[in-house]
Amino acid sequence: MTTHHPPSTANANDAVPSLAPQVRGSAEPLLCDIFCQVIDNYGDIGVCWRLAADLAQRGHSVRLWLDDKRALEWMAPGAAQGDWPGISVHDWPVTNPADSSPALPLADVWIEAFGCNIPSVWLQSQVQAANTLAQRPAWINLEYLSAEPFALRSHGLPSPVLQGPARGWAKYFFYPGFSPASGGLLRGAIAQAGTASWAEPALAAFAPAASGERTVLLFAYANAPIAALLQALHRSAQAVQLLVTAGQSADAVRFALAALPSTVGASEVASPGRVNRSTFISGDIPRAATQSTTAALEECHWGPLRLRFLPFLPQSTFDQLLGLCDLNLVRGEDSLAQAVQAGKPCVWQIYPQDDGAHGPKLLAYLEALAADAPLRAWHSFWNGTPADNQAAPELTWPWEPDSTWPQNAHALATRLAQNKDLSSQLIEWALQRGTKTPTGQALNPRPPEVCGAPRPA
Ligand code: TRH
Repeated sequence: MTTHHPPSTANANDAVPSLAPQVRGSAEPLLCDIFCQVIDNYGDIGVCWRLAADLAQRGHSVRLWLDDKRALEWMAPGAAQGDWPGISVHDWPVTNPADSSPALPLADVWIEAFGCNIPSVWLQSQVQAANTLAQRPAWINLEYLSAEPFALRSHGLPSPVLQGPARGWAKYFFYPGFSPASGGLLRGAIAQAGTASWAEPALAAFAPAASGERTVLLFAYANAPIAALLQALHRSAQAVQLLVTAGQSADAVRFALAALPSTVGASEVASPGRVNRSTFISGDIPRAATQSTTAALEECHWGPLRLRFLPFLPQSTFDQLLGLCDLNLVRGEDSLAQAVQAGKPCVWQIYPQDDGAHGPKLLAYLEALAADAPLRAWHSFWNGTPADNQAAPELTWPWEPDSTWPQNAHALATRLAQNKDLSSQLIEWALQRGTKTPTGQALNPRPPEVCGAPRPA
């Protein structure tokens, strides 16, 4: 399990630093190395892939270094095979890059995702190259999305490198966030395009029935109160299709269906295949695709509730679904960031941490949104751990006639769209603080404490 903590180098009393503009040449193509170690689940690789794709779309070149590529097979089909212009996917660099043929050029930007460290053999050779060329890559430690005050305080702070080949250099903390003073949010397919349509070929198979059926997307951890959700949906008079994402969510739904007490009509459910506890997994190891995206969806009905089990989807299709569903139940930071920008009602299940650090983080998010009472009730229900089959509280649904949820969600997305997005900020910062002029000439490296010092408020 990963931990999300403020960096120890951040000084709580520092003024909010600015990584903001003073752009010298945003059209300058950069070569970026993104380093990603997959711990569990899909968030690490999901963020790194999203960033890589966005940078490449803007004309930059990206080398994505991964210790586990399996999830990329469905998240970005063809990526590992080099089918995405501007992006090359590499194995985690544990050998000397000078041995590779052709020799790899020094990048302009190094991005270490979520506290991973560039392997020393790689670092050694790249520092040597940097010294020879008198160029120093802009070095970023990309952190987890958080609305907590420490994230804003820490955004842009330097972290001096105290040992190893890059001793005396500095990395800089980059914190995504919801506020204009943060590092911003990555904009995925729906945030960029603004809209999607069920008529699109990639989405048509997931479209609701014409009879006014509503759609809820379920992307959850196994500890979510799934049985209570199913019962609440079953109780509501509204026809709903529940799109269950592949992996942990699907396993948890199957388990909840199997555990329904007979008094609530387990026998009424046309079963999609039951699981028992021994086959029930508690974590999502990145998996290769197990089902084609064009195969018929496995489906079952329970009263007005239609459950449909999705295959693992390409990330852009996943994003588009967020823009089309009436309610998105998302988990982890990356799907949350895309869900809020999609402008549709959403509920966040936060990644649970052993030390309880997720509690304040969830509250900070709700504060940042100025969440109203019904939204807070939803989050406390969805992030609690009720026993199997415990009844859900009276939940409000976004399709209820007097619900303000859809308009609040839309207003939030409009507000967020005014902030500068993460990739733009990152590139501007790299150009401003890094080694390249707009015309691509190398600058002399500046001492890290000068080029990264936070500006006075
Ligand atoms: O998978 P996650 O729970 O990731 C988590 C969190 O990021 C957490 O903070 C981190 O510590 C832990 O991983 C290791 O949820 P998240 O962040 O939303 O990432 C899911 C990614 O998977 C996102 O990019 C969307 C993508 N995805 C698809 O592309 N297709 C799919 O079918 C599904 C279900 C997800």
